[in-house]
Amino acid sequence: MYLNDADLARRLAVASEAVWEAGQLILSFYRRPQVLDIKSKGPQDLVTAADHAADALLQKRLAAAFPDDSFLTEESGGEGGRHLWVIDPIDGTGNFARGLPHFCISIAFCVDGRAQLGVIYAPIQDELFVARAGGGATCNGRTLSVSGAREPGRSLVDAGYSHRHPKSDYLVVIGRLLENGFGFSQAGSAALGLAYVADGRLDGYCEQDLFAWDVLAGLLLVREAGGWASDFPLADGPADGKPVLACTPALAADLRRLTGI
Ligand code: LIP
Repeated sequence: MYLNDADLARRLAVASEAVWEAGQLILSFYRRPQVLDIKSKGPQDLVTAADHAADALLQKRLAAAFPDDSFLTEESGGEGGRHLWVIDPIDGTGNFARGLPHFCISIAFCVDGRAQLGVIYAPIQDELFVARAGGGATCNGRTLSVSGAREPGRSLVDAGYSHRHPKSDYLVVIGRLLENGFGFSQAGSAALGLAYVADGRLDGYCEQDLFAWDVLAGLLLVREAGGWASDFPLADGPADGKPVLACTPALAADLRRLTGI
């Protein structure tokens, strides 16, 4: 089934409403350890009752509006599909579970494996980041643009770390960033870090091993805000981890060399 502009616009509107509703649900759990039911999926990899509740709500709302679409989510899995919602109900769960405000909901809508819509909502900050392929990117209606930074000595890179990848590789990248004058942070949410690159608050985001649900919305935001972003082909296996780099264009050559992405 071919999707026209009106089909995509309706999906963007429904997804934007759904992430706001899921954000209110998530906030009802925030800093309430007695209801969080925190579990560990691995080293530094947590999941809570809020992740599952938001996952179920988002799928319910989107499936009701678009019953023929497919789903791939961090907490429920799923297969591919021509019209595919790729969902991380809470990106930055480690922060959320500890009562730290740096987390978000991330949803991408893909057609034939390419992200056409990206929606990221940060409930604590009440910031809704939206991108449409070829249609630009906004935050609460304000147009986004990457920072335009050109000097490492005035640039900040959020360098995420996944315990699924060797620590030594991460330490090498951090050392190279620092040796070349970059500042770095490790804030704990790939999706929100990518949204901040799109908004010029950060100059780059890199991580060696991320999943489609962590990054597809954020990578589209960066591209639509004039940034450079590594490719993340869904066809290679939607649930396979891949390296990710996104940044303001003038820093791309340096950061690709230093990160190997
Ligand atoms: C997280 C990413 C973060 C990464 C963590 C984890 P989650 O996603 O946003 O960048 O370093 O290992 O993958 O698990 O909170 O959805």
